[in-house]
Formats: sequence, structure tokens, C-alpha cells
Amino acid sequence: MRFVFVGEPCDFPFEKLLGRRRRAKYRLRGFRAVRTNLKGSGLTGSDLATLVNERLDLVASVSVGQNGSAGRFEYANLVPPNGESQVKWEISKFSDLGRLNVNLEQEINDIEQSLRRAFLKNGGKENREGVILVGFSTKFRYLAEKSLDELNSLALSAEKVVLDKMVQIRKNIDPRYLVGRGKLREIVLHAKHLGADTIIFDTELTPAQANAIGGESGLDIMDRSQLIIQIFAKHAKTNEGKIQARLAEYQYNLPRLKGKGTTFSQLGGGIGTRGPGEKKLEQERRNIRKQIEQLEKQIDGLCRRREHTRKNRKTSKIPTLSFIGYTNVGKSTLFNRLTKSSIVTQDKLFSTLNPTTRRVMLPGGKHVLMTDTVGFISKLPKELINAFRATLEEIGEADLLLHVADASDPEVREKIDSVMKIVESMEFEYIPSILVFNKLDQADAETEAALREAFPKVPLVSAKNGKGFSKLLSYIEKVVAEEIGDDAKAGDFNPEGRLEDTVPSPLLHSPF
Ligand SMILES: Nc1nc2c(ncn2[C@@H]2O[C@H](COP(=O)(O)OP(=O)(O)OP(=O)(O)O)[C@@H](O)[C@H]2O)c(=O)[nH]1
Ligand SMILES: [Mg+2]
Repeated sequence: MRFVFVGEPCDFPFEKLLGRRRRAKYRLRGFRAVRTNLKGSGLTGSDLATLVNERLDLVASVSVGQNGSAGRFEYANLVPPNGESQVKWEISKFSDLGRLNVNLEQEINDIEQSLRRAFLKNGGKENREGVILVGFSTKFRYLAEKSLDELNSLALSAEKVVLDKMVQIRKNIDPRYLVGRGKLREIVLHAKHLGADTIIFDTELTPAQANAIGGESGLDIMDRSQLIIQIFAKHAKTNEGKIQARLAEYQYNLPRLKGKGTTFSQLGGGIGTRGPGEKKLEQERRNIRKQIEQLEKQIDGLCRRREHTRKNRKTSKIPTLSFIGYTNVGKSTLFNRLTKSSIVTQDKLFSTLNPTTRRVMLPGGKHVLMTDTVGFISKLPKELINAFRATLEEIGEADLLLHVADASDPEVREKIDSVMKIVESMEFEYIPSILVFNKLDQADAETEAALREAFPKVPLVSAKNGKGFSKLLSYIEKVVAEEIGDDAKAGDFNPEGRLEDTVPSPLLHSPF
């Protein structure tokens, strides 16, 4: 296919002609752009940016010779990304078009092969979303970098391939492009050079920023909140989890359906992509509002069912103990070991969403009910707090909270504070809580000593090898007796230690 443009110098309108999508991540576009150049100034910065942005086979400039024939010729092609090197293209120059002695077919083929090799070497995968992470702060680089590490874990938990990370420190937030237009262009060029599909920002983008950045970049755009919501949607396995995750997605996306540049059909994908016209958008907005209403009703129903189950449990007078803590600290592993259960545990954030309750006998013969549930993270999106109310209310009904922290995490104190803040924001701070440090096997001696000194009463355990468990159980027993009184009765011990499963159901009422 050939296109010829005639007129004033202008940027190549590739996006309009070819659409946004490339053929494959490392593949070239199958188009070459040749610009005639009356002034003889050669390739411009804008030509070179187009080469990268559109992943053209090559971009060339031919000058007009003295007698009107073709004169000086130069072309640029992409070079594969190479570690820290910022070089994205190489330029070949010929004093006269007639001297062009290169087999361009062969050269383009070779370039494509080398781009493929570099893409795979950099961890890129054909069938997985490749992302660039962008950290941002108006204060300190180290804060942005620390937060970016967590974004990296979130991206991996969402099965994305992280191709690179970038950090921008700026005195003021750019209201339109967050990081400023110049920096954004640099990020986009880098993302496209690496063959990324999506740019994920570590800060919450306003709907207007998401639209503007999506429009400017032509890539899918996400922010931290959307990524967390996407993980919840991916990890939701039960009906309850799915309904709540869907509500969070809808609530997050509704205000972002403004104007052109977004499409709701991209739910769970990028928010900054091209979308339908105004009329269709209005129709979509109405549909979403209706769906939100229905989901809210369903969740209210779930809350009532859970409350009913809890009431039955309360009549048994067995104290309930809810596990809380930052995500991935080992709550479910600890729960499994204490209750002989088999909840899925993995080195991913937000593996557990739905609450599971089991009965456990303490060393003195008394029973408690233990509930494992969703973990927390700093800046937990408000849409999730609202949508997951059926799950979170379960925490609020506990007699005691078991706050699990990761002894081996250098950020453990900050994470304890984050969890406490969320507990306060949910107004559950009145519930007595026990702090426990897990992953003792992974903490070095120095860290262990520092924690023992700073938190002398706090039990240190390893859910992996069982160390510290008998002390922990005795400690729980002591606090239960002090805080809740002596209501914990021996009851009939159920050898499996199971009361109810993850799905609250009228058929699974507590037998107590
Ligand atoms: N070394 C070590 N690893 C542990 C320990 N406890 C848990 N883990 C690992 O930590 C990772 C997270 O464990 P989970 O039990 O899923 O953590 P969680 O707090 O329930 O996480 P979410 O449900 O995702 O919030 C898994 O890879 C576990 O194997 C421990 O005591 N020592
Ligand atoms: Mg868990």
C-alpha cells in the first residue's frame, strides 16, 4: 500500500491512516516513510520520534538536487534497546540517492530479528501484557523508588511483564500530564522502543489526566488504584468476590468515561484508549449506573447473609478472631497451620479475598473461631473499601484482631502503620488487637534482636516451620481471657476444625 502526501511540511498522519495497534510487540509496522526535503535539512526530530512511536520500518529524507533530481538521501532505522543506552535509532547518510547501495529488504528483516531477540532478552512475552512503571513524587526520589517496588509486586501479581521502571521528581504536579509533557513524551518513546503495551503510573491519575495521557501516548494507561482493582477482579473466585470486584471496577471507571479517549469496553484494560462518540458514551454511562445500582443491592444482600451467619455464630459465644495485616505477610499460611486448613497461599499480593472461618482449640481446651480474609495495602482504593464491605464487615464483627506483620520486611513499621490507618478509617480501632511478627525464619539475627527489643511482648513466629506457635497460642489464650472474659467454652470439638466454608450460605449455619 502506498500513500503520497502533497502540501506543506507536516507530521506524518500515521495514526489516522493505520490505527494504533501494531502487528506484534517487536514487529515493525511494515511501512516506510520517505519525506522529500526542499530545504535539504535532513531528518527532523519529529521524523525520528515518528519512527519510534509508529515503529516504522524506516524513515527517510531525500533532498532535491540542483537540477530538480533526487539529491542527498538519509534514512534512520530502529536499533534494539540495549540496557542503559538511550540510543533508539541509527542514521545512514548518502550524498546522492543514486549511491544507495543497501539491500533494504534484507536490512529491515535483520532489524526485526534483532528487535525480537532484544524484546525476549528483556523479559518480554508475546502473549503477556508488557508494562513500564512510572514513579512520581513532588518530594524525594527514595520515596518514589520505594513505592515503585511495591507497584512492581502489584504488576507481577497481575501477571504483567515489567519491561522497565522510571521515576520523575517534579516540584509541582502537571495538572494535564502529571509528569509534564516533555517527560511524558520521553516515557512514551521509551515504552514504545521497548515494545510495551501499557504505562502504569504509581499515583492516582485524575480522569482528565488519564484521558490526556492516553491521547498523547497512544498506549494503554493505568494507575495504581486501577491495577489493584484489576488484581482483585482477577483473584476473585467466588460469587461474592466477583460481585464486589465488579462493583469496584464500575465505580472506578464511571467518572473516567468522560469525553473522547476512553472506552468502557476496555474495563480491566487501559483507561486511556480510543472510544465511542458522545451519544454512545451517554448510553454506556446510563447502563453502568444501572449495573452499579444492581450490584449495590446484591452486596447489601450479601451483607445481610453474612450478618445472619455471624448472629448464629455469636449465640455460640465462641470468641472470634480476625486475621488482618498488610498483603503477603503470610496471614493465610499462618491460618492454615493454626487451623489445619488449605487456603491458597502464594507470593502474590491479594491472593485471599473471601473470608474463611475455622474453629481452633487453644492449649487450655477452649475454642476460638479464626477468620482469614483480605489483606491491606497503603492507599487502598476507596472504590474497593466500599465494594468489599461485605468482606470487610466480617473484620468489624471480630472480638479480637490478630494483626500479622512480616518480621523480615525492612518496611515493617510503615506497613503496620498503614494497616492501623485503614483499621481506623473503617472505625474498627476499638476492637482489641494482638500484633504478631511472622516470617521469623527469613529475618536475620540483627532484625530479630531489634524487633524483640522494640516490641518485647509481641510473639515472633514462622508460619513456614511452625516456630513460636505454642507461645503464640498461649498468648492468644491469655488475651482472649483478659479482653473477652471466660466465654470461650470447650464445646464439642470438631476434629476437622471446620465450621463453615468461604461462601456464607443458609445451609452452612454454625451448629453452635
Ligand atoms: N519464609 C517464609 N515465608 C512465608 C512465611 N509465611 C508465609 N510465607 C510466604 O509468604 C507468601 C505469602 O503468604 P500468604 O499466606 O499467601 O500471605 P497473605 O498475608 O495471606 O497474603 P494475601 O492473602 O495475598 O494478602 C507465600 O509465598 C508464603 O509461602 C514464613 O513464615 N516464612
Ligand atoms: Mg492470604
